[in-house]
Amino acid sequence: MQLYLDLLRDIMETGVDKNDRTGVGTRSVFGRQLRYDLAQGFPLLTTKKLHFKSIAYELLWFLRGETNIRFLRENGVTIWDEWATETGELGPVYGAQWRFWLGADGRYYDQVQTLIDGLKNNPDSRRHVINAWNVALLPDERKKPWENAKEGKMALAPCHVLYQFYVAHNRLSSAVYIRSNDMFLGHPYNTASLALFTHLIAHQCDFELGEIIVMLGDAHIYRNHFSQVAEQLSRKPRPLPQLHFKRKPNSIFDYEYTDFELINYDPYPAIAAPIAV
Ligand code: DHF
Ligand code: TMP
Repeated sequence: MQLYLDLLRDIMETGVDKNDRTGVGTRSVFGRQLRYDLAQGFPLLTTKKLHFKSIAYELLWFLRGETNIRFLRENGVTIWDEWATETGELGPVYGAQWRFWLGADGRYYDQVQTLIDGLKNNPDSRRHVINAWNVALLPDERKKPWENAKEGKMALAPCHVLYQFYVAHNRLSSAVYIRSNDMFLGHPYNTASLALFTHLIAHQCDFELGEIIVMLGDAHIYRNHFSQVAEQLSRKPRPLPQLHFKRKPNSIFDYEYTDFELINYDPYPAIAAPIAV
């Protein structure tokens, strides 16, 4: 997690100040990579308390192929509220593309099922990819997220665009490309989400754990997060928690929140920050 703190410092010291879609303004760098060995612990930030429940339910929601915030709200998760329509719709965001990508042939493609089958049957393949960047459904950046959702477009263009998986010595590694990353709020969630996804797939396919690699395009800190970032940088990372499974469901789609648990998570207190919509 020191890697993350080092990157925050680098952005504060060397980043470029720019305007952005939300009107808040950011300081950013372009093109960075962070990696974590999952055998060393679960990469959940310790220098502020993260709501692991939000991270876990968001991933389960993607895996269900859902794009309405109802399931999240039923489970006390509010992280997607600001972008949805009054009826909770977000348009064809991650879940829709992961599970129900509509092809030009009129058929739906389940990228997650294909991924699992591919990892089991042909682990050496170099094509273990999930892609959310469905060009026909991207939003109009000049419109509000919920306006786009009402028109059947994605509320937000995918931030974590492309996932890839790799097996060597029976260990599963993964990488994600994040084209735009809110380094104070979104990034710690994105890292933990990739780690959890990798754990679930390894559990289902009987792989050991390898590394996760997080690749960033526009890595930015919003102007109204500068004091929170300074507070983060004053804290020393603690040992990472571990993830344990309590049950092995029959498929990647049947996990419930109670099937795994995080142990030895001992973070510093949470740091509140406004989110740019
Ligand atoms: N927009 C922006 N500007 N930044 C984001 O990180 C972002 N992330 C989205 C959707 N749109 C976004 C989806 N993921 C929070 C964290 C991740 C996330 C959305 C929101 C967030 O508000 N985190 C708070 C606590 C909220 C909670 O867990 O209940 C935090 O302090 O980490
Ligand atoms: P953009 O679409 O104009 O790039 O705005 C999206 C913002 O949300 C940007 O600050 C990145 C942030 N974000 C993350 O950092 N991680 C995420 O998982 C999501 C959905 C958004």
